[in-house]
Amino acid sequence: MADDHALQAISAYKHPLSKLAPTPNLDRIADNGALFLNNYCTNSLCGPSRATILTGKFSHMNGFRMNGNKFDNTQDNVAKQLQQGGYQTAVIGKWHLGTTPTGFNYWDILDDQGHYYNPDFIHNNDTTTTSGYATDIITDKSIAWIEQQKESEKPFFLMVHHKAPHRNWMPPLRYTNYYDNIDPPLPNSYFPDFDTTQIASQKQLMTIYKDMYEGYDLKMTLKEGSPELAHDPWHNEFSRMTPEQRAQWDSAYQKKNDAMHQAHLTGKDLAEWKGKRFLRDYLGTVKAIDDGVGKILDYLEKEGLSENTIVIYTSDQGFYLGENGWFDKRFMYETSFGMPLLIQYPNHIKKGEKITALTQNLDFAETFLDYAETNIPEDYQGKSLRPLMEEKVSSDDFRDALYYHYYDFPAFHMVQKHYGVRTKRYKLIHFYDNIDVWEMYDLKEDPNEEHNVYNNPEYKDIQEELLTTLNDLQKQYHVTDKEFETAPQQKVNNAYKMFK
Ligand code: SGN
Ligand code: CA
Repeated sequence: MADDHALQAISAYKHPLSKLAPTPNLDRIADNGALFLNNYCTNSLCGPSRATILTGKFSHMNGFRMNGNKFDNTQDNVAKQLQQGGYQTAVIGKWHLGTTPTGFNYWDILDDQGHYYNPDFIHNNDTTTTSGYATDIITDKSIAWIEQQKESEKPFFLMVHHKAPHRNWMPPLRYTNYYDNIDPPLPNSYFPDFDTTQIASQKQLMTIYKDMYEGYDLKMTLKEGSPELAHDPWHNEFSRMTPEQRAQWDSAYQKKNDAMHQAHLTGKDLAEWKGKRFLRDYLGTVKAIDDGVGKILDYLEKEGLSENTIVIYTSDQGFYLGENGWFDKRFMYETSFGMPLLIQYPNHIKKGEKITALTQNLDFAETFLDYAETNIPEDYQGKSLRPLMEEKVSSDDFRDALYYHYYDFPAFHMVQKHYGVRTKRYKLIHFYDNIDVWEMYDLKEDPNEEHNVYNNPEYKDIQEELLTTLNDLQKQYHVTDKEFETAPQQKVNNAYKMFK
């Protein structure tokens, strides 16, 4: 699993951007198995998505609604179930759930969000700074753990959790200039023109050219000839580098930063330059993940393990790569609600299969248990994806509607609280708490969700149906009224307040 990996940046999904920056190793998984085209999350944020994957339950059932919560690690989770089913279990890399992992025979996790360079890992409650680049370290630790399993008779379950390509998008030194010669396309909506009813879109603070920090995020320098970074509020990423790493980094960026200063860009030109700088860095971090995945696939093949190992690639949520001018996630709109999902299991999943069913991270736990042929607890809320991949159920018949709920407001990026429903063709969202705004989209006519049709008389019947479906899903998933009470206002992230 990656952190914030947009499917637009995985070439198996055939987005124009990824044609310029292919991911051949991730594509190997899709070529050897299944590519999910309509996979979504339940709550588009790191901790909540991870908690849902572990527990097979929505945030309101597992109690982890927003980053900063403490995951109740005494509750059941899929790793505990697999252990009971005879598996050796491990998690390596990003965890971000505030309490230590339970149900894992081995864990070696990044401290909080983790760092790209020389990251700290927590293992058995000891914190160790490990030299190198996070993605490469996580890959190597993962292979080393699998290697140890050779001595065991038991099957294994390993969660490889990368930090990349999360903010602040620092590529490894080998890729700091790798994408300089591509011209990454910015989406048509890069300078958006929101519908007047799209209040939450107008109020967010996640616009690349307004809200990114020029130094920390965009690696821009103060002036020509100087390596000194422009606005870098925390100094916590670049200061972790050794002097040698920093020197190599600076020399890679100096020329391009100087060229930017010489061009005296302003307005839209500068905004576009920023978008392209962001995309090149983001893609550089993705390239390292692709290397790591390739290394693991090669290892499994070399050791004769690939036939009998299910390999799954996903991200904790989707991510904006300039759509609406944005970075980050959180919204129930397609780009951030969607998640990549690629699964290979040779001889069991047909090569090159494309699955169009509405699926969700909620389904992962049951899928793991179904394949492991162990007990699936009654209270898990998803559905195993195995019958879909074994062609025992068609994509059309799998599920009619998905439920979503995002709670983290006020907080970083100021995305309003909202919940909603998505059917095969329509979406209904209610933004609530300090506002009361409904949005509805016809995804067939308007895939980019630009025209809110809520209360449009032409859609009157559909609106009624969607409200009923929403109600039914809330009943089915045990959502109570308590879920929508205005929580005591959380503190707005201080770091954010300080620097805006
Ligand atoms: C950090 C980021 C935010 C991001 C959250 C949540 N800021 O706070 O941009 O939305 O994480 O991301 S940063 O400048 O500190 O990187 S999540 O993936 O962990 O949910
Ligand atoms: Ca994330």
